[in-house]
Amino acid sequence: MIKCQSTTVWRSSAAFNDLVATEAEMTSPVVVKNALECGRKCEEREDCNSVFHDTGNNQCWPQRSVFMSANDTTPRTGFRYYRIASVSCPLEAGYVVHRRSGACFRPVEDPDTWLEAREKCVEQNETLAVLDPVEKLDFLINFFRTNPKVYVRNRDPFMIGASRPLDKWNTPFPSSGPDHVWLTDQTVNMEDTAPYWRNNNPDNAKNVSNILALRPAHDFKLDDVLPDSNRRRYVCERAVSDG
Ligand SMILES: [Ca+2]
Repeated sequence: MIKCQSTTVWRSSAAFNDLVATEAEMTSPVVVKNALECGRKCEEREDCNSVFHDTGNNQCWPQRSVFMSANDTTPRTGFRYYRIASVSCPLEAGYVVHRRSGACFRPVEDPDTWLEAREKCVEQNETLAVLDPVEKLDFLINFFRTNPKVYVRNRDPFMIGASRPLDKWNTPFPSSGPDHVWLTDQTVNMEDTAPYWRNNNPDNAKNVSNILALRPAHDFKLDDVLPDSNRRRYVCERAVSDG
């Protein structure tokens, strides 16, 4: 474990020893003195969330994404991988930290309805992921895309903390257009989220697509999906509160 600041704890992911993720960004290495400095280089970059460090020549590769599994890797002798963790967001529990928003996300594979998933997150003192501002949405989509062998093993969408207003479920969109809201009651900003939607969506298919989800079958883009009786995977979120 490397401790840099009171708020940031870097932990080695031992499963990656002498390996590098095939999806890792391996251009422009930074020469450092040690792993501690490699972590600091990451902290200097707003969009850095993990690092690969070559103990042989002390080169450091800050990563935007976070890699969860060593089942999509290439052997690289001397390489070590470090991720951010905290007491409240332990690596072992599958949390992934997004530094810029101070959020940790926990994808849940056990499917539930959206309303049940919302409760299951709350039971863990979490919420279904509220991906607003759009940097959070961008990070989570990128995270899923860079861990294909972990999250694309089935095509089930991941539900998130946004839906049509509950009293508008199973009704057509109003004439003003899509009316999705985050669990914070903030309206989903159609302008900011525009690049992240699946083509021709939201479409409110059959007027019952009440829930927003990220679709593995469509490069993890946003889609409004059938709710109610449909049980799906989901993503919970909590704040990085301690280190
Ligand atoms: Ca749709």
